[in-house]
Amino acid sequence: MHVLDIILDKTSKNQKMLAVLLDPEKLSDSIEKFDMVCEYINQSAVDFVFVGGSGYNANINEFVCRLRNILNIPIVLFPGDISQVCSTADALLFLSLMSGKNIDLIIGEHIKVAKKIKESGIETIPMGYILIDGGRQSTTQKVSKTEPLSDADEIINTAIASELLGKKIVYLEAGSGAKTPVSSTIISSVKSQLSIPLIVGGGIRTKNQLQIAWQSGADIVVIGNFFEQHADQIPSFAQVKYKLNNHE
Ligand code: 1GP
Repeated sequence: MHVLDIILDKTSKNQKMLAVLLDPEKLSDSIEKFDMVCEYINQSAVDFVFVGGSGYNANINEFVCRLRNILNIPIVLFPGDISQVCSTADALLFLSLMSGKNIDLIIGEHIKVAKKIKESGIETIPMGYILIDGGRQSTTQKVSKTEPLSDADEIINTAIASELLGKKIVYLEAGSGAKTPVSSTIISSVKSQLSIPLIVGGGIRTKNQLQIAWQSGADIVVIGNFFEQHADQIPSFAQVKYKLNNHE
């Protein structure tokens, strides 16, 4: 089953999903840490592993293959740049940074890698990526040289425009390690205007924040930083989803 079909199916049933974001750069140099994180993911009701980082990565294929040998859930590329595109993952989030005025990240880098993607046959999911003010300057902000959005109407309208332009998913991003995650008000207002799935991430480090994001309307919540430091927490965070999905 295609990754987008899984997401659409679960979204239609209001089944919440959890994605763990793994940055190859931070995991590649310690086999013990890599194995431990994978072990915790395998023990938990995690739906997807997203793979991505903020910089050049020549060994993305190798990293995805190592994950594939251990994990039995879909591995989805969430590339920080075109060096992080490879054919061994299950799907690629092909993102356009809709919140910023950097043309290369709206339609530019995509052209450079389009043929490679097409020929690889990887499932490609067009995604509107919206950077939101998370209380501190994020790597995405620095690397993309764009400003995050903070005005609610602008965020909502950017999400609607993303859907109208044919994106299959919208991602509200507060930035990795954000001080404040995307607010419940923004999540619910955006969700109420969309008929496509909504991903939310950035700065989530408590079960309460995770639950609020889901209850406000996020279909998938992405956690990276916190699980990098506290992989042992993955099972108990995933348990929050289990309770929500089963109306406990
Ligand atoms: C970053 O939204 C993701 O792109 C996850 O953010 O690392 O802060 O969990 P964190």
